[in-house]
Amino acid sequence: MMNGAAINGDRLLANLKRFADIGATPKGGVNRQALTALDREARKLLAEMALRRGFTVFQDEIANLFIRREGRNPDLPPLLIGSHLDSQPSGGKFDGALGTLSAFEVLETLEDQGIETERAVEVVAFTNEEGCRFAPGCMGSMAFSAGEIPASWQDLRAVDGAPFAGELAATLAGLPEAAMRPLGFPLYGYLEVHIEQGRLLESEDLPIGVVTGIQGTRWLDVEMTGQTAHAGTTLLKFRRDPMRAVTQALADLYQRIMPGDDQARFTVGRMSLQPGAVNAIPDNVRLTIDIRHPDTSALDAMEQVIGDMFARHAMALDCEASVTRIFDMPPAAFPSSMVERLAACADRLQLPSRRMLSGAFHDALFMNRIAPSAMIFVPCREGLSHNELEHVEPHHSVAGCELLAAAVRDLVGVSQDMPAH
Ligand code: HGY
Ligand code: MN
Ligand code: MN
Repeated sequence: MMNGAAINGDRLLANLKRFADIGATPKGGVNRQALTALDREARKLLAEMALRRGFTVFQDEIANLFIRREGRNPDLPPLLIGSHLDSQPSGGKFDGALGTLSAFEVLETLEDQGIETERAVEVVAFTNEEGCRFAPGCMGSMAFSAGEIPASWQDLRAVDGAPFAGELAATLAGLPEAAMRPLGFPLYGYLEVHIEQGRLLESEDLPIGVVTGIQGTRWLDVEMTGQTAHAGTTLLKFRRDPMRAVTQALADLYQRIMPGDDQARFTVGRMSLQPGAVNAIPDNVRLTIDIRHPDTSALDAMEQVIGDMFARHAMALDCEASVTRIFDMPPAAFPSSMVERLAACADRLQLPSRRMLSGAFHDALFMNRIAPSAMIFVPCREGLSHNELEHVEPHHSVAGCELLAAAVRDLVGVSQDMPAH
């Protein structure tokens, strides 16, 4: 039995397996992208599990899914715990799911053990944390923390062409058992369990990371235009080849950005060429760039270097370049009071831990804008994530969930009525 003092580990691991089957991929990962039928299937399963336990289920207009267990005083702002259920196209079965299902396990354990909390505890599965089908990421937590859905999102289309508005409506309609509630409400705090998605904890053989903050992220949309022409008859001096300009700019940027600063991250994740004919010089190249850094001024400098580099190579080859920022998540620091309480809970559970910064962004970044938030990391094998081979040792999943349960009881626990005989 993988049961800790505070949770039913076997049940958590069984639930992780159930959700891993929704969108399972051949190499053992998941492809359960935001607002797809598979995302709706996972939401439905979680809602059914919640209703079976007597919890109440809600969703808001951006389809954030909430599961509420009442506390002693229903008027007090709830403690929110959770993460996301959507995945990358070739994602792992723990990114997001571990946090959401750990939160649900905590609710089930509170119910099993008849523990009364001073205020309600709610589980949340935020909409579109990943941002890969529809950009930007963290749509659900961003809209929740702002209390509104940006008007510009109504016209968004997915990478696969699907309209955001239509997919959102289908997702909302797919869960009639979830009562609708307004977007955003006062919170006592927010806690999230997540895999580290890096190698630090594994390298130090630690089961727990207490996250102090999240580095900044920006997404850039780059477009380079030139002139399409015949691949066989067009001499070099007559070419206006945007692919040549892009590859030369990228070669310089790969050489300069990450080798020049080991805290900087520079990633080209998606690229498309038009007209896309094997024997025609392209006239349009579009690519995405993801940059990260703990320091905002460093992000500013990186963005400047990138814009200048594409402009320079465009001019040299008689092309035009445009670089547009489509996502900006400034770095965030979690309140030290929450970080210290989490670390103290880990100590009480005799779980070795360390404080650390998150290289990945998370919904907690936006929740931290409206309520004291904190995150618990667990290691994943070789730090691999956004990869179907993502793996978490069962005892690490259990440890992360145990710490979440202990933190919930520390923050809002009141009494443990002995279960009726
Ligand atoms: O991209 C990120 O940092 C997050 O894992 N979606
Ligand atoms: Mn995630
Ligand atoms: Mn992710």
